[in-house]
Amino acid sequence: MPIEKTEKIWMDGELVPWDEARVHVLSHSLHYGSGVFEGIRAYPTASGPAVFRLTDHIDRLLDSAKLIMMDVPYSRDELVDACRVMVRESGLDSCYVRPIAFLGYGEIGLNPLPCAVNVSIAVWPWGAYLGEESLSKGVRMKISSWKRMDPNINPVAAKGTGIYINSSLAKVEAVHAGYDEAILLNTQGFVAECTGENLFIVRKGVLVTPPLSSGALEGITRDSIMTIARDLGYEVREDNLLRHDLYLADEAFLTGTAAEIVPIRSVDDRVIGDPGEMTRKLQETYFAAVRGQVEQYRDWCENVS
Ligand code: PY5
Repeated sequence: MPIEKTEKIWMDGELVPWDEARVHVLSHSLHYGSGVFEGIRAYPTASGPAVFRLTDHIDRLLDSAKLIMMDVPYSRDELVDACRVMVRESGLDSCYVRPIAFLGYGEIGLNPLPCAVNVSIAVWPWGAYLGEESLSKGVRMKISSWKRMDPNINPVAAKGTGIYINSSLAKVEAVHAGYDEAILLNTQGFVAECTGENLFIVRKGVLVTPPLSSGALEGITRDSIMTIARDLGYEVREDNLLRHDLYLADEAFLTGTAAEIVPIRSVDDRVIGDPGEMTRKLQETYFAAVRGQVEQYRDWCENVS
């Protein structure tokens, strides 16, 4: 899906025309993957476009930077405000927001500490990441032969650009084999997550997701779904899962900002089937919540005006 251009991109405090938002080929992050980023969505609400859990995303961006010892030269409030400006300026009522902090031009040695830190924020309209039909029909998953990066190899709690080579390898393997998306196990053999999404299963009426110690990213959609599920009265557990738990699941789905809430139809050709009742209920409540239609989650929708 090609990126749909919008007018401007925020670059280090300036609004630059889309086509002029360039970086030097000797930027440190291009060579060594030393950047951190976020994926955020804005949705239409009764009081105009609102960015879903914007402050939580910016907090995670700053945490990612801390993990790789990058000093971001903007405060939390400045970054939150810059994202709000970008959504407002775009005139879009729903869009994807992609802030990235990266090491720019000036040093090319491996020590990142002397490098200049640049920040940009782009917004554009982005439909369903795994395809329009994914939300209603579900996706076919393959367990990858690539393991989720170990936390002592890379800080997996960071949304670090370089870490995503792991996700891309798994994604390409799955797509080449004719599947929609991959599931990564960790080096101990437990289920961690998908390439850009967390994973949930339902077994005997209980909602289960791998703990963060599995190496899964602390997804903001994951947290929203766990909160919604508990509020709806479902039992929610964080437990290690083995691959056979996926094969025997009554229901399964994945969660992420880009993908949203996507039912899983099968794992390694073991059929789970049409989206189940709990999946549909959680999906429906989530989509109402992001649009500001559920009173108790109204705070999650951060207005841009
Ligand atoms: N796990 C990984 C590895 C992710 O990259 C993401 C988000 C998630 C889980 C879900 O986190 P959250 O619910 O906070 O979004 N992935 C990005 C996204 O914007 C990039 C996807 C292309 O969804």
